[in-house]
Amino acid sequence: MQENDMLFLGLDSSTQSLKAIVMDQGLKVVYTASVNFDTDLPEFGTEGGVHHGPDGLTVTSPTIMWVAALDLLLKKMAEDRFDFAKVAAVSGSGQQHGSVYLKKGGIKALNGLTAGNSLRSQLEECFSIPDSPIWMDSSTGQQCKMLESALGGAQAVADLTGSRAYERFTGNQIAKMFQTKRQGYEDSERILLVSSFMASLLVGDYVPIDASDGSGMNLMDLRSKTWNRQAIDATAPGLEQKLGQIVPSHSVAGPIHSYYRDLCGFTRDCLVICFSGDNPNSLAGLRLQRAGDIAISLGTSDTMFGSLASPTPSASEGHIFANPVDPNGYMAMVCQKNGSLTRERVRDEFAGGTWDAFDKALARTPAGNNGNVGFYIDEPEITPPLLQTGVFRFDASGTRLDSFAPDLDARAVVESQFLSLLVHGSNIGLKPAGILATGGASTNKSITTIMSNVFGVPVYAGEQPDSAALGACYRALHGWQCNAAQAFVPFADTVKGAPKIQQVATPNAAAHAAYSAMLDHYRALEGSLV
Ligand code: ADP
Ligand code: XUL
Repeated sequence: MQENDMLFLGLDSSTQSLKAIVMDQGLKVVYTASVNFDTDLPEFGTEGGVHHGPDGLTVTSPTIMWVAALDLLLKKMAEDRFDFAKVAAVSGSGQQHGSVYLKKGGIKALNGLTAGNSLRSQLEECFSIPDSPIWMDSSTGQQCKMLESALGGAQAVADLTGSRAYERFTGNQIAKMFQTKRQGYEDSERILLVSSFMASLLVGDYVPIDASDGSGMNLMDLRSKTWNRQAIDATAPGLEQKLGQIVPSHSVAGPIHSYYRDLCGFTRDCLVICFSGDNPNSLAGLRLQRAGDIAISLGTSDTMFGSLASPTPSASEGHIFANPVDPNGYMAMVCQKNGSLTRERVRDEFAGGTWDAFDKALARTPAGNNGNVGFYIDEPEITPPLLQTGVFRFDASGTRLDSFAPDLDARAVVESQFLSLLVHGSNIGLKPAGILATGGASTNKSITTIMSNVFGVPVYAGEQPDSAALGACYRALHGWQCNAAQAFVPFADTVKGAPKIQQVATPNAAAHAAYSAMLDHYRALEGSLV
């Protein structure tokens, strides 16, 4: 491989798709590709990449679908004549919290991958629990209570692990597996996160969990970045052995397995750098380093996050994670489950069915929606914690309404999502001086304009709305550089030449004043529902 001709590959195994971004050493994006689970792999019958259980709380994805997606992605890249031989390092993002259960002998299947057959056909029988619980699941309320009572309460769990017990966090999901699918749990030789699973596919071996995505499990000691004995013991017997180690995010996971060399021409030198969570990698992709640099990601979920020097975890809301590009740093985050899919549903039901028609409905309504506020809770919500699903509409006097006049729903869904991020983000110290917008919906100018007006700050966006995959590219380069130097390289040096982020919205003073004036009204309505 020519030193000046190297490429870095970033994957993003998210809720709805598997994406790839490739950049050169000058940090220029040279190639992108993606596989959509619903449309490219219809045989799995997912909606938005997931299956909903009959209880309305359980949400899973077929683990083998993520493997089939990698088969298909590599096939698409080969058809595009992508030059795999130039890839010096690969890293990736996984949707956070989801868990993968490999049965005894799984490691042999990974080690023994051979290029004659698809990954799917070689790994189909490897899972002790074939459907992975994912971040949208909220069925583990019981297990959360058990963890908090074993560790001394919500604040104690937050102080130790960075977050109080949350339903979607992996430890509580594993506790549920132990309690309800005992045999599956016992048969598991290894339990991985989506991130470490995708990395394991590439290395052909079990790859450790990185400290940043490990923070989303309610199992890791946030400060020492090791498994917390009390939390592990309260979750399930024999768990530590099934989880393997936690390593710094910039660690080399291993060389790419010969399967990929034989199948598509990766070289022996190609390194796999530990994968991490999609939100941590977005922090890297947006190069958030200073306090006050805040991002809002509008993907399947809506998240708001920023980096942080010292953590103060809250028992009521938000999360503190280890920073994926600074072994001594942290990040703070809030997450809303009702993000893009809920906006899509409101678009389809009340706003003409296209983003163009949705934008026109937004244009016909004023900032603040004349005091009309709506909560669109299609899925049990995390922030604010609203388990009861439904649409809750109120007029300016706080009277509950069954429906709104035409156009108001489109504005109400976007405004309440941003007002919630404003209120709950500021509760954990996320007070932006400017916002970097990312994720699928960040390409929509009408939506970023409302964001700018609600927060009263300028909004910026990079060329790539998928900052999780871009962050994985940067982290592939960063891990490669750390390995070459045999020392930690400051991430700021790695991304020095990255393209400038452009301003996409400027706040309008009158619109911001309208939102500031309705904050108390919004808080009171939210309080009446929670
Ligand atoms: P994830 O990575 O979580 O799978 P993405 O960041 O790829 O999700 O975002 C996908 C979402 O982006 C889709 O569900 C869609 O609703 C949303 N989206 C795409 N284009 C637009 C648009 N022009 N306006 C609003 N939302 C959009
Ligand atoms: C974060 C979370 C979601 C997923 C989506 O805590 O649950 O943002 O990471 O991919």
